[in-house]
Amino acid sequence: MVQRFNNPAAQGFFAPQRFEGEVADCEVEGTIPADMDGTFVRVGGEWFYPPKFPDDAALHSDGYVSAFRFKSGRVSYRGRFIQTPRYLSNLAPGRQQFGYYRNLLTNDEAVRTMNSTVSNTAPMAHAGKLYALKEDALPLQLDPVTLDTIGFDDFGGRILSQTLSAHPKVDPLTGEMITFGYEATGPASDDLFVYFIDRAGTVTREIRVKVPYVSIIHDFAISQDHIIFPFGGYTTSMERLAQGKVHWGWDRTLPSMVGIMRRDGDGSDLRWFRGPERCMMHVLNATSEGDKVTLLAPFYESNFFPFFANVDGSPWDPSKAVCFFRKLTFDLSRPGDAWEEEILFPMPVGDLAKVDHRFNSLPTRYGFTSFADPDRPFDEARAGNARGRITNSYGRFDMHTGQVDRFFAGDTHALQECTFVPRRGSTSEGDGYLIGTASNLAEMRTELVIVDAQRLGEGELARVFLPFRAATQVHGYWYEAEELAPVGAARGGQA
Ligand code: V55
Ligand code: FE
Repeated sequence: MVQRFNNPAAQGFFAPQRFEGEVADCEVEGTIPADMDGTFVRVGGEWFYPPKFPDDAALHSDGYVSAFRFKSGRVSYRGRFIQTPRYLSNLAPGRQQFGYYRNLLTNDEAVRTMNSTVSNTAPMAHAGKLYALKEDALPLQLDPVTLDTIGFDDFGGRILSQTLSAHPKVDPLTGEMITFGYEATGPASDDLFVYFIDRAGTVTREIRVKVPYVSIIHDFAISQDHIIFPFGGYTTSMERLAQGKVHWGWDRTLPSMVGIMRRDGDGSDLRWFRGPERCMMHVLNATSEGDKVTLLAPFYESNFFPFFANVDGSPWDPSKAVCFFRKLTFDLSRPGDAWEEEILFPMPVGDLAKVDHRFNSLPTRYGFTSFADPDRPFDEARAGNARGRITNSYGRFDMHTGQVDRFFAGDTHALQECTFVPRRGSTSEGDGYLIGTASNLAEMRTELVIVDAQRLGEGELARVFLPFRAATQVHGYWYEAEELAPVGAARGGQA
């Protein structure tokens, strides 16, 4: 018996369905571009069993993977729970044995030492293999066709960190992946391990450094010369975990931090810059010009997550959970630990922003992200009282001209993160499609929109309809058909 789910944090459209399914040939309106040949993989979460503690972090829901497969103008869908050790071990008792987000001490005795990851954050495809990622554990390999879970991958024993980020970066010029694990030697440890993985999937280098205080390092950036680690505000300690709390608390007295080190160094040149209170989660891109490093990122003013409480006991302040595209510049030729910061667009944006990844680490002009456009209508009678909270639009933010090209998804729709799909054969930045799922709050089902990334204002090229609510994603990426090899196929040295 499953306890009736009754958690205010996941209701209505977002109430768990505990449903896995497949649609062989989805309903489509409009025309799917014929050159889209690949898979849109989404990773997110849904509570299979309700949380042990009703105020647990939403980021602790069970991992769920879904794939929209595009071929010859047609689209299929498959969605599965990720078979983590937590998911599997909960099935026998039929309830949630795992406690607060990233606090093993609050698990039931029977599972206290078990790997408790939910693998619910992002997909990664590298060297032909598909993974689900969460920053508290190693990558969990999935079968790219069936989406079955295969197992954790430590890359032949060469990843010695206990954790690996959900936001690895690939250098588009070499195909090399750079990634890192924080809390690398155990919960609340100040170890940060950086890894270089070549295009064939071999770990070629490890760098070990320390952080000035233990915090979420959720994302990072690479330029051609540097590796850049932004974080701040959230913190933890063994004392905090022993108190039985959720992993992170927000301490507004802590500085925001940006660590910068050379890609070709050994970590000894790592330099920490300090700034004002910020919640720095996701980045857009970074570039280096000699000693000048530029980081483009949508950062929040303060604590974004209500379930990671302020350590001073003050209530969460929604007016500060607001995010702007920012440009941070660092001059490595000068002493001191300050950066310069500029807000690039006056309007608040969603922080799940994307660049054309063919230009990752290189100068870029466009940032794509979803946002709430207050000038667009919302049909409260049909979609419920959600106005003001609805991410109803995608934008292409032009960093050269300041212009924003906008796509509006509909007056009963809430958009999730957008994903950039390059047009096959194209080489100019931003030439491709912007795709992503929209929650149709009136009809209680999920739709996938496909827009020309250079003509957002002209509306969608196509819309794919699912007959149910698909589990919501955290992050999704597009993988060309040739990037995902069937399990068992020969691989290595991909062209
Ligand atoms: C984030 C997401 C996570 C997490 C930590 O968006 C940070 C940031 C979905 O899981 O565990
Ligand atoms: Fe993320």
